[in-house]
Amino acid sequence: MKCRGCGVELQTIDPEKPGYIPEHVLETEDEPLCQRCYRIEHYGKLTIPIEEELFLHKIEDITKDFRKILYVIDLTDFEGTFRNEIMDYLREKEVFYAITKFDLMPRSLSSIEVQEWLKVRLNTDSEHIFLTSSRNGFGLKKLEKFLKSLKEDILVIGVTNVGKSSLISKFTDSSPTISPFPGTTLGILKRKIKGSKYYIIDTPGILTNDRVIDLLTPECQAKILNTNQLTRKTYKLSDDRAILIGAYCKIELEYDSEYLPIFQIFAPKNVKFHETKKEKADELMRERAGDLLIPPCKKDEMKDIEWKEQEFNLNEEKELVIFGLAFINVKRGPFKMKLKIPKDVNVVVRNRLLKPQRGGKKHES
Ligand SMILES: Nc1nc2c(ncn2[C@@H]2O[C@H](COP(=O)(O)OP(=O)(O)OP(=O)(O)O)[C@@H](O)[C@H]2O)c(=O)[nH]1
Ligand SMILES: [Mg+2]
Ligand SMILES: [Zn+2]
Repeated sequence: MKCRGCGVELQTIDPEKPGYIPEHVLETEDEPLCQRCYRIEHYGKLTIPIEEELFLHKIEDITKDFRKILYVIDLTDFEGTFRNEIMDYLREKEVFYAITKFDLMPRSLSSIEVQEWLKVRLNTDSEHIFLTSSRNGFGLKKLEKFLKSLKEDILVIGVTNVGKSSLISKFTDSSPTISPFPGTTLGILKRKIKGSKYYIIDTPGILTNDRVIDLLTPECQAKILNTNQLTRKTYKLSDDRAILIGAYCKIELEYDSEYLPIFQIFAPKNVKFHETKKEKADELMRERAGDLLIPPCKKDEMKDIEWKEQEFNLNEEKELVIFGLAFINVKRGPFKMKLKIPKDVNVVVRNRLLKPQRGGKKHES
């Protein structure tokens, strides 16, 4: 028998292992919830963290019985959650995309702009792309109608915490466990789509290891996870200054122009930025991690990190994306951005999602 919240096979033997449920509870419940889910739901506490090697290699096995796949991607960490290694497993499938957490993006960003950007980025027609928010209901009716029209079961996959279970709960009469902890769903949960005889299937989130968020404890990940609109901060930075994003990223600039570069950093609300003199930056990263600079959430959570330095040429057409942490939109360039960042964290430059004149002071475009 499976837990109705996370899909894991239930067991009454080992409280330290996933799926544990006390025997007397198992006997009395029709749709039992494992102890881990119970504690997540009632106390917001994670008692059993997931085991590392759980998921990517399992995709092939999980997807083999399905032709139609709904790949769920978090718009606030698009590059971090739209992943080639997942797409590799989906070549033979018909793939649809649910892009979640639209509510967290700046309000000035219209859904039409995002749709246009997504079409290029995903290289597919707009009929395959569904921009949504489980928080405010955006796009859910359209996706529901589409799911019903398929007349076939559909499998939902995606990186942890992108909002797979939240979406599925909207289209079914089920209450899966939903939480900001990574790896909430542990097994396969088959649920009937409301008003249809076909199923939508929830799966465990795929773990990644190249996002800043992957370096944090589950509790800190939950704290950092976007809940409110992304914070936006505008910087006009000279070349003797540095910006720190938490204690995980240092930004410095090089430029030839007589004007100072201007850029905006977007990050989850609980991430703290700090501007300082270049010479002081490294010391601050070491000394003030966990209080002035978050993440990490606590000082001693910063493990021995190997760092790398990377340089990127940016202009107003581009955005710099630091996987699982932030993205940076250029308002006045060009300039060279120099980053110090953990070696395992991926950073890429993408075509901008936000127009440079958006928000704050308007520039002539
Ligand atoms: N603001 C906002 N938050 C969302 C949205 N969708 C999901 N969340 C939140 O994101 C967190 C993760 O949601 P889940 O539905 O548990 O994500 P999941 O993909 O099933 O995660 P795993 O089971 O760990 O793989 C929860 O805290 C949700 O409340 C959304 O559209 N907007
Ligand atoms: Mg889930
Ligand atoms: Zn459970």
